[in-house]
Amino acid sequence: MTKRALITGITGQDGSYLAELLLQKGYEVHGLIRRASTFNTTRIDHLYVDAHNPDAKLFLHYGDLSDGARLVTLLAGIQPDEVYNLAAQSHVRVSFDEPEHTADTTGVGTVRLLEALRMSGVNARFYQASTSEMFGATPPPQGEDTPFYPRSPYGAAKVYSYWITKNYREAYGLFAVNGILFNHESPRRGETFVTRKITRAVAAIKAGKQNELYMGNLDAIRDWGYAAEYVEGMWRMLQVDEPEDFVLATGVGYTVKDFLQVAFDHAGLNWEDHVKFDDRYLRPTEVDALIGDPSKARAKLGWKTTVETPELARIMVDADIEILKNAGSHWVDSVDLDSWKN
Ligand code: NDP
Ligand code: GDR
Repeated sequence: MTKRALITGITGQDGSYLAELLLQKGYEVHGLIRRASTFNTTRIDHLYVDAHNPDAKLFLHYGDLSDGARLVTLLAGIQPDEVYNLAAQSHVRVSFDEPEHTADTTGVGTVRLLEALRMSGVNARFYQASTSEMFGATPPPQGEDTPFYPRSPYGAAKVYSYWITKNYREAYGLFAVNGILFNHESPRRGETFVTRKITRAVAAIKAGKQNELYMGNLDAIRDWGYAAEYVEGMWRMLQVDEPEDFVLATGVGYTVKDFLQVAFDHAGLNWEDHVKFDDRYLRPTEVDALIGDPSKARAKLGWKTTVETPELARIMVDADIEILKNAGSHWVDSVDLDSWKN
């Protein structure tokens, strides 16, 4: 029997890698997409086969986590075996500008989806995209039993989603799990997250299209892994016998400054010649250090990372140099992005 999965957030970084993985595994994949005035499917266009084709395995449906009734009709129609809830307003800095919207999508959106599962009577396994941001101010190393202390509206909304997922597991016997994932990046990472902002800038500076890069706190420590490896961990969490929560991380921390150094060095540049400080990128409350303890995932899922942060930085620089070559006049410098995005 072909397994069927529904992915919310399929147009995002992780959604695109997860869709790829599940298609490779022979799944029929359904994705929730938001209607926008321009297409927002660039990360999954390479996977799409026209739905009239009998070989089509990827199906997209309009919907939104703010629309509970739509989630019920969608689940009832698709009847998935597995649901991956990856959709969220996922930018920490932006969550300070849009706290209510973030709560609605990143927090309440999860209970809408869980309720839709109950109301539609669909007995699917449920994955919730939880995050290391929930640990916030609690010092590293952080594991499954580390207390939460979120430091942003985003982190607070994700803590709600974590607990409501656990509650539905305990209250209704749903196979519902939290994957507590530390930062994971790739050439498909959104352009305003710090790693991609840096690697895009390196490509543009190398090509002589940009000279300065404005940044915020360079001392923050993060545990950056490669996104393509993390979606395998998500899938494994839904294949075990009992629903449990797992941390996915590399277990090693680097500062933003370290990342800058590796990325600029790789292109033969000196970061100190180009990086300038701009307080617009500071957060009202910062998360100083996140370094995960992935030992439970290694022991029970057989999951571990192979790409370490410096290699990841080099992969992303190479990819952005290539993307810039092919983009021509469509390339938007990070300086221009920065002036209105975070
Ligand atoms: P992205 O920001 O790249 O993708 C977010 C996705 O959510 C997009 O597909 C977006 O659609 C969709 N979305 C946003 N709002 C809504 C809404 N109201 N209704 C339906 N869909 C919506 O995130 P990532 O791929 O990086 O992350 C995936 C998930 O994992 C997120 O929940 C994130 O918070 C979480 N996470 C990410 C980590 C990371 O390091 N990447 C670490 C830990 C957790 P659109 O394309 O239309 O904007
Ligand atoms: P984060 O990722 O907040 O960890 O959330 P981000 O890349 O935005 O920031 C990482 C660290 O870099 C510092 N920083 C800057 N950040 C951005 N975006 N832009 C800058 O110019 C800049 N300068 C310094 C930040 O202050 C921060 O300390 C990501 C998201 O994917 C979440 O959805 C996810 O849950 C967590 O990772 C784990």
